[in-house]
This record gives sequence, C-alpha cells and structure tokens, in this order.
Amino acid sequence: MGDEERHASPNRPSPRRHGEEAANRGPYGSGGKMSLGEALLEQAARLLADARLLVVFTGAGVSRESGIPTFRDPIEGVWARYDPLRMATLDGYLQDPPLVWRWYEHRFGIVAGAHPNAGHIAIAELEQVLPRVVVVTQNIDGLHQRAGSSEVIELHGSMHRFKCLSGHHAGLTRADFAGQTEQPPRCSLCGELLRPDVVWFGEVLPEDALAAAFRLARACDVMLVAGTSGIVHPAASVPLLAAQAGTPVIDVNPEPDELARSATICLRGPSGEVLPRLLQRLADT
Ligand code: BJW
Repeated sequence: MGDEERHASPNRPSPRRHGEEAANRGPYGSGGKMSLGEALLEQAARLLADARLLVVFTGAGVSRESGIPTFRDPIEGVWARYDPLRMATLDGYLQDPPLVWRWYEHRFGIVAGAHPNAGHIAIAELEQVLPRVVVVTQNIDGLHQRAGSSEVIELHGSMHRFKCLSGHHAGLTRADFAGQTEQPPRCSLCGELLRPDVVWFGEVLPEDALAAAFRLARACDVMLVAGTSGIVHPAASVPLLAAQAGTPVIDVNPEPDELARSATICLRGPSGEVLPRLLQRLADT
C-alpha cells in the first residue's frame, strides 16, 4: 500500500458528529460562538491518535494571530479594503501592473515582519507524535514551512516565488530581481513582466499540487481543517472529499464556516489557542 493510499483499518467506524452542535442544534450550533469544551477536545485528540496519515488543510485564519489579515473578515479582511477583481485577477494585473506589484510588496512586508504563531508551531509539532502529517494550505505566506512543517502543499502558490507572464519561466525568487519594489521587473530570459506565482481568481491551481491534495484527501485517516471559510473552490473540495470518503474531519475556526456541516467535530476558537491544546491532549493520550 502506497504512502498516499488509505491507512485506516478496514474496521474503521464511519465518523459520527461529536459535540453540542451536532447533537441537536444543526451543523452551526446555535449560530453563535461556542466555548471549546474539554470533551470535544478529548474526542478530537482520540481521533488523531489513531491517524497514520493526517492531512491538515489550512487557510488565512491560521496566520491571523501572526498579524496577517484574513480575506473575508468584514472589517479587517483584505477584501474589505481591496477590490479582488483589481488585485487578484490577471485582468486586474494587466490593467495596472505597478499597482498590483506594489500591493504584493506591501503584503510581503507584513509577512516578512511576522512570525509563525502557536498554531503553525503546533501543526509542525504534530509530526513528532504522528507517523505522517501533510499540510495542504491555501496560504501563500510560507509560515508553515518557517514553523517547521516538512511536507507542505501550496494550492494557491507562494508570494515568495515569481513567474513571467509568458508562462515559460517560473521558480524565480526575490534574489533574481534584487528587491525591485515599485515597478514589476521583467524576466531576464524573455523580457516579459514578472508576476507573483500565486493563483488569482479564474486561474487554474497548480496541477500537481491539486492532484496530490485530492489523492491525500481520499487516503488520509483524519482531516484537520483550520482557519478557512471554505468557500473558494476547488481548494475547499479537499476536506469535502475526505468527508465523502467517510473520513473524520475536525474543523478549527472561531466562527462557523462553510465546511462545518461536513465536519465530524467543530472546535470553536482561534487556531493559535485550540491547536496547541489539541496537541497537548494528543501527547497525553
Ligand atoms: C480563524 C482565525 C483564527 C479568523 N484561527 N481561524 C461559484 C461557485 C464555485 C466556484 C466559483 C464560483 N464562481 C467562481 C468560482 C471559482 C472561484 C471561487 O471559488 N470563487 C468563490 C469566491 C465563489 N475559484 C477560482 O477562481 C479558482 N480557480 C478556478 O476555479 O479555476 C478553474 C477555472 C479556471 C478558468 C475558468 C473557469 C474555471 C482560483 C481561486 C484562487 C483564490 N485566490 C486567492 C488569492 C491568492 C493570492 C493572494 O493571496 O493574493 O486565495 S482568494 C483568497 O481566498 C486566497 C485564499 O487562499 C482563498 C481562501 O480564503 P481563506 O483562506 O479561506 O480565507 P477567508 O478570509 O475566506 O477565511 C478565513 C477564515 O479564518 C474565516 O472562516 C475566519 O472565521 C477564520 N479565522 N481568525 C482560526 N485566529
């Protein structure tokens, strides 16, 4: 059996919903916040303890406690301040390359001054207690790698890599254009404009990364989701595929999100608090 094939025992029970929200209030509970019960944490830790292959699917919320804004928070979110059509589409970039380039430089500055938080670190430390942990992230900030996670699949690319508009030259780093920040540099090989190697709306996700994520989602024993609204596809299909395969899904988010109804356990709270507690429980199990 290959690493990315299913690891669960044939007798693996189909996941049951745990916790108050599943018991009698529907998937979102009463619709509001819920205190993080010790019993739920214990149940989640027990699920994790049996996992030979854990996939951790993350979004912007895991970096929130590092000071990096999420996208869809109505007050502080990126899309509350910037128009996604201007800033996160190829058409928007072509209309005004310096504007979009400077915006990414601004966001790079925030990330460069940030540090992995307790949530990133707990995810990395899961590797000390479980046989295999793969992080599938929508984030472009590189904080999982900086925290020490060794297998990270980036579904929406990385703000630390660049490619040219011709599509022929990729894998460039900041060292390749020596920190030019006001104007988008040109590719030294073909003369085309460079752009961040991220996935904008209407663009396809990196084929290999998406295929690996889907394969892992079908093969994993547990899917731990943290810090995503779960509304952007095809990325959000990753935890849904696991749920469809009957795999337990644990969802960590201070707010109800789109994936909660497919989750086995919802742990309501910031990932920088919940994930270290979950790791501790797991280590004690
Ligand atoms: C905390 C927390 C704490 C807070 N702890 N948690 C209709 C239906 C379905 C799909 C579509 C549709 N119309 C269009 C589409 C396709 C579109 C899409 O999904 N749109 C939806 C918005 C509806 N998808 C695409 O375009 C994708 N490509 C594609 O489909 O290709 C096929 C195709 C090609 C050509 C033609 C036709 C089809 C590409 C999507 C690319 C997304 N890109 C971005 C920008 C990346 C670069 C950059 O960063 O600059 O990716 S958009 C943005 O959203 C970013 C994120 O990765 C992504 C997901 O957001 P995320 O991470 O979930 O953040 P938030 O803010 O939404 O949520 C944060 C969560 O954290 C919240 O729940 C908080 O509560 C929580 N939180 N504090 C834990 N402390």
